[in-house]
Amino acid sequence: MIRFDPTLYFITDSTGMNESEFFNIIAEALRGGVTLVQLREKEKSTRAYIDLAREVHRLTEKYNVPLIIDDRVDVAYAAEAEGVHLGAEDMPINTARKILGKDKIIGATAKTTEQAKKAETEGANYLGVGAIYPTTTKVKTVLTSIETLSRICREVKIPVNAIGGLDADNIGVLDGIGISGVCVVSAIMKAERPFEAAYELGCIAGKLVGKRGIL
Ligand code: TZP
Ligand code: MG
Repeated sequence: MIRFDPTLYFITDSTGMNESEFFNIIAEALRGGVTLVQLREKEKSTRAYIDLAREVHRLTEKYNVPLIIDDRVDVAYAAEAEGVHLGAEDMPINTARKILGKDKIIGATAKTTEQAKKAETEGANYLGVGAIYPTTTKVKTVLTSIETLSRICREVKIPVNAIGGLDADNIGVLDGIGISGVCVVSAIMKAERPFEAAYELGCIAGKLVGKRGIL
């Protein structure tokens, strides 16, 4: 079974890219040491999303890194991905659990402590909390304070990842909060050298995680 490690969670964005550029960045990110990959597509047809997910899955499997599909339980199931990430407008977590079974990874977005606790109770395996900083990635989101992130880390037992506007220069501020990892899109996707970017982020993120409850 593939090991779940949320330390450096790379979320893709294929906007404005051809397929070969897109796959090249994912391969470089994997080579650079990302520990988890999420395929995040908002415009694709079901068929195109499944086809892409199957192809990306072949790549992530080579590196023994789990693949998470954003929003779509059907696509995760069809591509035999390791999991799905669900937001407030997606399928309820307990319904997704019934479909995918106990071994799949189900992640949830939480912006408040209440949402975080509810997702944990419903059976989520990890949380994505943010946006911590303003983001240039196309997303409907509001900012979540570091105080809220910190409170969520204290109040749930499942891993909590920070997301939103994070890069090698600013993730240091999350030290001591108790996060289990960082989620990044642009910091790798838009990097001039995705391999180096992933490697550097992995080194920094590795030092931030596993310090639950220090602050
Ligand atoms: N959810 C909250 S912020 C965000 C998502 C999907 C986008 C993060 O992208 P970036 O480029 O790492 O700021
Ligand atoms: Mg979603």
